[in-house]
Amino acid sequence: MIKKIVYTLLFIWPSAILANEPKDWQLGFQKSASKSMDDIVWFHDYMLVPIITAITAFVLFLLLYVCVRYRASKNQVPSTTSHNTLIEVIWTLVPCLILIVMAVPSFKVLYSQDEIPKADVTIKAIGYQWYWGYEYPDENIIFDSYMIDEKDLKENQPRLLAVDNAVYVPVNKVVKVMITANDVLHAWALPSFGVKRDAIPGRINETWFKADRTGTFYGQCSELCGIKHAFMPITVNVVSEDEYNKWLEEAKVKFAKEEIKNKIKIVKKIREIR
Ligand SMILES: [Cu+2]
Repeated sequence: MIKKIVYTLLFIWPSAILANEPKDWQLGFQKSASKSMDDIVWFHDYMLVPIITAITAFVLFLLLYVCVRYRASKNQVPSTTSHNTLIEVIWTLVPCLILIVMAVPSFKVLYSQDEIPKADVTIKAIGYQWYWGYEYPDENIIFDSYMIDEKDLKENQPRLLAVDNAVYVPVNKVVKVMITANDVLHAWALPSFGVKRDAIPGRINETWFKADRTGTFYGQCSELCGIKHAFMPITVNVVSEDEYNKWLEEAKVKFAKEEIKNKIKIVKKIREIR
């Protein structure tokens, strides 16, 4: 029965199947596509459901209890007690224990993201006002990635998220991302991979992800970087190893041609100025 309802919902709401981008009226995270994001979702649920819910309910209960039990009409002579050693020890120790219960798994998640395993693919992402530039240092591939204007969008390309030149990475491989910026602070963020790092001029930040399923994933610049901050999205295509190798071959030719074209343009401009 439940299965039927889920399938019906998926059928009448097809965008629910393609869960690699934000949805209208979405609550919660985008569907995870990496171990890092699984950990983050687990930690979020672990904090929210048992710990925060219990604390909130307990404090609410105490407030209501005090309001009712000690209201002026029922409690005309207030207590003058100002110290109770046992209670003071309890309300110091219990929050400490709660903090430890939260901190230990939080550090575990944090450090698992911080330690970069041996990378299979290395990408450099450079933030510019207002687009991303990418380099595959081992493959000699360099290209820029601009958002596609609304009027030029093709079918299935989401508004404000699709780009002209997407990043390609192989599935189930460790991808190291080196992140920097050329002008102001930006941030390279991809929710489904659980990745977000500041892009700082003159400095390289590193992070990594290992996508565990193929598909197109969308992210955005996540550091307010100027007037077109909202218009420098990130598109990552996770593909099979074969498709990735094919893309590498094509990209080497395509972006080399573009580079030559750009150089010719610059030479022409210089000649015009002269
Ligand atoms: Cu930016």
